[in-house]
Amino acid sequence: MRSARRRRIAALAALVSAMFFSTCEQPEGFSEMKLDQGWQFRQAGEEKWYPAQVPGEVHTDLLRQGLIADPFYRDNESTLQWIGKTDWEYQTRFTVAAGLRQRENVELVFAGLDTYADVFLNDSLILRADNMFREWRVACKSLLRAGENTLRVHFRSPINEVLPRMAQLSYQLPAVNDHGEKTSPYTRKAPYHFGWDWGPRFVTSGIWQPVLLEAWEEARVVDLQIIQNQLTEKSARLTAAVEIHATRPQQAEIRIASAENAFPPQTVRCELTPGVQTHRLDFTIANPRLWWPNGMGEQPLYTIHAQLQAGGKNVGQASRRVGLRTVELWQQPDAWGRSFEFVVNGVPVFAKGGNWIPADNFLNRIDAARYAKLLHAVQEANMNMLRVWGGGIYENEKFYELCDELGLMVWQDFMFACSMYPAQPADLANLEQEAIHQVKRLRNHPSLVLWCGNNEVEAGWKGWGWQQQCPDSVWQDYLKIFHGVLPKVCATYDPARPYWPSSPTSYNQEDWPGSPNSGDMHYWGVWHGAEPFAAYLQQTPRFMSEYGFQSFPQLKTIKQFALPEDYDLASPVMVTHQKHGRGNELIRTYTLREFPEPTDFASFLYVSQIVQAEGLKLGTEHLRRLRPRCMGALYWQIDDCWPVASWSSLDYYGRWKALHYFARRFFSPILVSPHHDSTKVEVYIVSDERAPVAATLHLSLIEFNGKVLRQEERPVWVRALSSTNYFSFNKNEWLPAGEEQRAFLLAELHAANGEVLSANTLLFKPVKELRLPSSQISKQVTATANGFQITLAADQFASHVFLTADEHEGFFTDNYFHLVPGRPVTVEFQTEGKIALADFERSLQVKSLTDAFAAPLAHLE
Ligand code: BMA
Repeated sequence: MRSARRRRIAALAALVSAMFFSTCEQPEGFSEMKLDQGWQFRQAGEEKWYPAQVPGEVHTDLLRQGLIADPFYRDNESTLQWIGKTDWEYQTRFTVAAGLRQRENVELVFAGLDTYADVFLNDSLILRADNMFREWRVACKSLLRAGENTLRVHFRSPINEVLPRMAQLSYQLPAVNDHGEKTSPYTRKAPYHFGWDWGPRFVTSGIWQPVLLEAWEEARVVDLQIIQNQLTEKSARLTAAVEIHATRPQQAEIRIASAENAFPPQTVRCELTPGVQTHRLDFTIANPRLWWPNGMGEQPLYTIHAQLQAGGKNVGQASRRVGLRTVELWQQPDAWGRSFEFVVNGVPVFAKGGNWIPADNFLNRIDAARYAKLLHAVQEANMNMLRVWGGGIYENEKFYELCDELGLMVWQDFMFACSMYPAQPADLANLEQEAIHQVKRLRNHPSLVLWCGNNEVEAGWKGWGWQQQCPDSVWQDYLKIFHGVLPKVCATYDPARPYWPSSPTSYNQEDWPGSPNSGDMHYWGVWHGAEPFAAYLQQTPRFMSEYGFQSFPQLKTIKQFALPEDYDLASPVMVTHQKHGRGNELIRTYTLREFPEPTDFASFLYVSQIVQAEGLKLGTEHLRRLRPRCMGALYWQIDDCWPVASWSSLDYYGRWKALHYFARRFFSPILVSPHHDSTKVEVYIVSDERAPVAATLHLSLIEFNGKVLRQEERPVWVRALSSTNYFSFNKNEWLPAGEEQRAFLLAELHAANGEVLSANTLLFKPVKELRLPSSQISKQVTATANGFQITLAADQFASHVFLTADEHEGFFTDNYFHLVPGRPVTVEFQTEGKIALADFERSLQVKSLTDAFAAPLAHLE
């Protein structure tokens, strides 16, 4: 009886909500016209116009018209530098109905102009833009004509623009990754466009975000913020803050509802006054479903809709999709200094993930499908956090929507990296507007957990010799921006979210940025400092927000920008696609420390990925074992902006490098992590689960030929949110002389139902000292609904087994794994294409590590 009543009430509420939503399709007084058609572009001063794409930018327009060669191909980069030093013009014509001029307000909205843009409407200058990260709104009614109108945008070269300003100074602001005239600190434009140590220099210009013509009457909704006041299991007490721009005094009504019918629609009356104002409505969601980071729970989302009614009409509206969760950044004094941990819904979260850079040099190419492919790969690798690094862009809406859906927490840097920045009043005013715009744009996303002022600016000032290069006023400018304007904007517009001035920095300003006692840390002793991978084990950060190692993308990716004659690390083409001065040398040095010399180019690429993956596995498992002392491991870097040798785990085409497969294992919610020193082996189990888990730990010491030397089995009660050593043994007890070269430890953790929660292998010596056999790998391939199933078996231990099918596009569900004799492994090749079984079998190649070297490693015997 009761439940029937409840159902009726729910049905009624759903009906009311549906009616509400059906009436708020489009406000009556509001109209919007997208100006994305009919655009043309030309080099300023030239006669001829060419078709252009908006949103877009000039390099891709030139490419589409066949006016330049592919910027990513071979070493074309160097021949295209003139584009960034050139002024460009864009124009379109659009027709408006006579009625539009009768509307009370007509505005042009530019969601993003890259960067120094003079905008002319019917030849009148209406806007001078100078910041890629701001939105520009211009009242334009008086200039609009009934019928055809012309909109023209003149882009001045971002490089030439600032050279005169720089010439007036007696010092140069450092900009370590700017590969040109070091103009980038003076321009509010994506820093990586000027070059980086993984990216080419393409200084773009263009209308990179949509252009709209908006018309509205007495009022419009400017913004909607959903503020979370209190969250308990029983209720979420929320406030909808509706920002309204009104042009005359008027009685109005604001109504809010949720698409999920999470609370009864509500209405409040208000008095509008001319100008911009914010009205607030409190509401409560009963029995809220909480949003959790990936791996810790679900990601339920609620769509909240606000509608503004005035004069009996619906004049404006806005929707926001939110997730209900609390986020805190705890920095509590403890035995090691001060913690640095994100706490979501009261539960400390070990942050697992990496640093995100823009996924292309040409931003209009990053469409929803590419974001989805990359971010799903991030989620599949058991990550729960991305740091949107400060040398790129504030990403597009779709990025954050996907992070909300996938449970990927976002550490959001403001766009300042590895440079000092000017802070004249005009600079500060400009970046303040940028910060306000971006904070308001992104603050409703549940995935966003932190605002961070910059990347490595404080570290650069204090540690990279910049103090000798610049007057002290440059540091005062730093303080104005990162301890002044930015935290103030955050406190005003998004007070519930933590602000962190720089990555890395320490709790106390006086401390060394990136000290292990507090705050976050970037550790680059491995790689930049050429220290051995084992140096990772000496690090005890509170939160590691950068560490990494380069590798090459696979041959299939290299073939997309290079010809066979370029397949040499010293060739101009390969040198162009390696942006770190010592990059190739460092990869080689690290490789040869632990591996023999790979036989050929393809083997070198493959081994470089193994070196990277094994190195980061060592470092990351260590960081996870350190829990709770260390509460985050974000490696450098997730993705690439072009095909290149870099620190990424996903290459430019979204192909998984060995590291990404490794990451899925080393970030698994429960990790079994055996590690050793010269005398003993310790087997840790790390759990990010919120509840304890009953499991069985299986340890097998196996010779490469398959002979099992020793086995142990232990029931374990894996404590929630912990890292514990569950088993230790002395090497000299388990490993008779010589066995360290001939055997490996297989550690597996089985759940009560037999499911393997985590499996891990420990090799006791560097690869070049191992007596790895050349094993025979048999393969059986069968067709499946969306690809093929491949079962592999090895007669002896086969390490880092690598599958490719270069002629076909697809994804191996596992790769770069070890094959243990007597334990076949089945993986899938998933593809959208139709491939005949025989064709697939022909192209399928299976290699293991010993195939990369001329002589079998067993030659050491
Ligand atoms: C880090 C980053 C980037 C850089 C990377 C590799 O410190 O912040 O500036 O690409 O190092 O050198």
